[in-house]
Amino acid sequence: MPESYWNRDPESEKTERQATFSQIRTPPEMPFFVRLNGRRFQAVSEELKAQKPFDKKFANCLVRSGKALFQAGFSPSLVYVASDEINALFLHAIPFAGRIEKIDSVLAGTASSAFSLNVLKRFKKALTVAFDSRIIIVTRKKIRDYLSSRQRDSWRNHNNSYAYWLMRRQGYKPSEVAKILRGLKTNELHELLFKQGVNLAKTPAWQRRGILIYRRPYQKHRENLKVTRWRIQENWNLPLFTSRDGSVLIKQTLQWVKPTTTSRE
Ligand SMILES: Nc1nc2c(ncn2[C@@H]2O[C@H](COP(=O)(O)OP(=O)(O)O)[C@@H](O)[C@H]2O)c(=O)[nH]1
Ligand SMILES: [Mg+2]
Repeated sequence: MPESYWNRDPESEKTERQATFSQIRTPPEMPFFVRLNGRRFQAVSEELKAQKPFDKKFANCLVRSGKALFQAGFSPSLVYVASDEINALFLHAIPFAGRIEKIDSVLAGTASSAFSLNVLKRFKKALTVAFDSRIIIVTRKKIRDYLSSRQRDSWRNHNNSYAYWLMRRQGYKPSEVAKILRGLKTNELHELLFKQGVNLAKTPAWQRRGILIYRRPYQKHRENLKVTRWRIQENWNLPLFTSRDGSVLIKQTLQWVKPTTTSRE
């Protein structure tokens, strides 16, 4: 029975009005990123005995969580995954008419349950996990800058993680490693690892630059008709977003966006 037929309960209407923040919305017409970050994922990765510093199965669980946003009926223009972070860009189909509490809670919930299910499948462990969520408002022109800044963060994290685990394996304590790393400049860190046989420029691209997920159109022939369909693609071999190739890829991805303008409830 539709809710509109129900008896009205004044007490419940009052509490509804006390949901003070439920109507706070993102500014109209402004694009934004939803950034989801895995809560205590260092502990999660240890519990799963994930490979250090990077584990493809772990990264796959994050990619599946990013894809789950599309599969749950949202239409992000792209999703960028790096380390334990999922960045979903909303340009056109703004979820929940921009209501922030709804967006943050439902997207984090979707990513968390997808991550847990994929952990169960790939690591054979039943774990509850959580993502926190925040919204970052951008202009169209700043989309690339935002992605580049996340990618730079991913590169820094990549370098530090390789150095950290190398020194830990050599017997240093975590506090000692932290002290050494704080005192090193980037080129010194590269040098140190190079001497130990690790070339930071030659690790798999997804570890250095992250992974991009987007919908890409393709043509399908049905009887005498050509119809456009969209499939979700993963790109594990990204260029630098600051490069020309990176710029072309972002532009292209934004043009491939499936034309849906409805907001999902
Ligand atoms: N072993 C392993 N750990 C990972 C991987 N990806 C992310 N992590 C962990 O996730 C952490 C993410 O950083 P951050 O959000 O700052 O830490 P958190 O507060 O523990 O979630 C990293 O420091 C790693 O410990 C991976 O592929 N393998
Ligand atoms: Mg985290």
